[in-house]
Amino acid sequence: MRIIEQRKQLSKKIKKAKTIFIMAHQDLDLDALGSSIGFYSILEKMGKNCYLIIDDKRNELGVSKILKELDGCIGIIKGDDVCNHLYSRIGQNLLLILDTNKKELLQNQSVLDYFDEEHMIIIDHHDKGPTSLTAGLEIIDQEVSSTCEMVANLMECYQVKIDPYYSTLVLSGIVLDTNNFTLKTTEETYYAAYFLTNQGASPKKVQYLLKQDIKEYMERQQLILNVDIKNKTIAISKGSAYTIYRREDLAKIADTLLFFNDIETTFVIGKVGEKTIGISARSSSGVNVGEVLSKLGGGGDEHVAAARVEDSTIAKVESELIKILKEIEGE
Ligand SMILES: [Mn+2]
Repeated sequence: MRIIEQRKQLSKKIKKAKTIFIMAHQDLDLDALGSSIGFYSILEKMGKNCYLIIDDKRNELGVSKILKELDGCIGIIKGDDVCNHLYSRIGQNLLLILDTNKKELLQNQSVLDYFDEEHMIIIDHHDKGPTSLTAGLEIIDQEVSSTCEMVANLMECYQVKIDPYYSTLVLSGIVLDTNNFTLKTTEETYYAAYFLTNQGASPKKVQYLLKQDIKEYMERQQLILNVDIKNKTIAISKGSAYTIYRREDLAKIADTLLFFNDIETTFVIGKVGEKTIGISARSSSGVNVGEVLSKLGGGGDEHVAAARVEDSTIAKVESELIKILKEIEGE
């Protein structure tokens, strides 16, 4: 459901609250951070006392650029510090969860102890799964490109004008999650981008935030070199057995592989821990990657999915995957 259709319930909850805590998923990316900061500034304009909860120890390049630039401008606290900032009337505290709905992916799960369902709101564009949280208000729209697109819609319907720098951060989340307007991009996505630029967002600054470290980029590209193509349409890439990748790196390569002619489904397998293998998958048609990876203990939807397999090797996971693909094909 579109976020603007739930704006009244949302306003009601926000109005009642005095102090609002915003928390997104671990390993912040530009969508998680951009939507958090966009929302933060909307709430600030409404005169709310806000905190952004960040527990990440390491940040990707774009996120660390923003956090440096923002230093001191917004209230960032650690999850363990929430207890020191709660409003005295406990029912007037509100927790906003952005860009995820899964408990294990939160920046800090212990924050949940301070809020009952009534005082929790989830705003997200990912599918729900077995570990999804339940909140008094859940605004989950899988049709939309990004959480930032939802925040842009809110800026428009609440008619709050936020600082152009913050609009830029919201735009950066859209650009990231759509991989430069190539994935999940609808006319509404373009409209949100238009709206944000009209509010002063700078596309040039977005490109700066998205600039990557060349060494990391080259390491990632190694993943593409080791690719097998099955049935002309399925690309399976594997990482080196000696390199531990970040989950986002596997995801980025899975996105990139979709750009090639005839490729409709992509799987990227790599180590994400000493004995943990990660798989990231994308599909533009045909194979339902969520279904495939659920058989490996992961999840997702038909277009985007991921899984983690403990105590395994790249080769083992690859042969499991090929077996599953054959089974599905045979059905
Ligand atoms: Mn997102």
